[in-house]
Amino acid sequence: MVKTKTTTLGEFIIENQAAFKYSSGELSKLFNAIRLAAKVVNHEVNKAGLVDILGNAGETNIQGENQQKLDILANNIFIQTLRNREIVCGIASEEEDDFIPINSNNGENQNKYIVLIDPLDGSSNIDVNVSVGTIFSIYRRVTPVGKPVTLDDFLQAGREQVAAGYIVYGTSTMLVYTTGQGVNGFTLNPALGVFYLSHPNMEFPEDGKIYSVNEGNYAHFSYGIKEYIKYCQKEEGNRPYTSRYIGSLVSDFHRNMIKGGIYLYPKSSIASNGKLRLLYECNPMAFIAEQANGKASNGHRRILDIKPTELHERVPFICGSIKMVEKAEEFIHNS
Ligand code: P6P
Repeated sequence: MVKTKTTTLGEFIIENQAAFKYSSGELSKLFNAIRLAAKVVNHEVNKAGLVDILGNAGETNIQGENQQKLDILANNIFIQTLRNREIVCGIASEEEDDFIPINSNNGENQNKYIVLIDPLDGSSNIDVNVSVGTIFSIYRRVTPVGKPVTLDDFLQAGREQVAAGYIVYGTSTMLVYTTGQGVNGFTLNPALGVFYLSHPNMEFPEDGKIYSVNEGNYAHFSYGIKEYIKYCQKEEGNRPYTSRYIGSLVSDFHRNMIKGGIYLYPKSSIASNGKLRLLYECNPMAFIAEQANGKASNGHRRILDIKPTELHERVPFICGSIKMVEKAEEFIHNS
């Protein structure tokens, strides 16, 4: 078989920046910064078992969760890399209580983009050597260029995103992203420190046989979600489905996009809005899902149409193969 040309992430960004409808030069610089930060975090994640930086840092973040040292490290790496390159005007992170305005040296910041990140999602998996990920979401600011950003710049509906992506630190490290022209996946060659295009035009299969949900919460789910889970388990047609739940959204999402499947983090009697964060987990993953012909809803509404009211607000999240998401919504609507 003739070997196809290998394309690096850098080459891909340049080759496709003309198709990007906004100022492509700045976005290319922004992706280069994310690419660099991803390689540094990948290095730290891969050596975590060797260096005594595991375990809790003794602090808790706004989520009330113990911050693992790698959480803090990944957060600082992404924030410093983005700040040093002077390519964004603001950053929000799961690990930061408030957003961070980025003012350039002379106080004037002409940059147009803001970035929201979950620097290390699934961090409870670190100590047990299970995959974790970084999630990022990029918008154009809505307030006047040159002035400090305000909360309004961050509380935009997900449909306004100009780009979104994730890095999955798994058996191999991959960067998957969209700028609204489909979804492409790049695998890191750690020996060279180069990401190569390995998964062009990624798409969710229309249907699937894998469901991902924390069934430990079953007793607390709504009647509709309980009925949907029983539907997945019933011996009928192409069911029962296979249950796969890694405890890392990026990993479950990535597997479902390749094989077909659905991920659910629904509301429950112990979590009235579920657990996942709208701005830097659900919106970027929903943008990627829709660009890959999948679907993402809160059970009733398209995730990307939800107007945020708070930086760290939670939403119920159902995402994956379009036919599976629609079936789950059917059970919710009929309950
Ligand atoms: P639970 C990780 O903390 C995360 O945000 C997602 O990556 C993951 O899918 C989910 O929470 C796991 O939460 O409550 O099932 O342990």
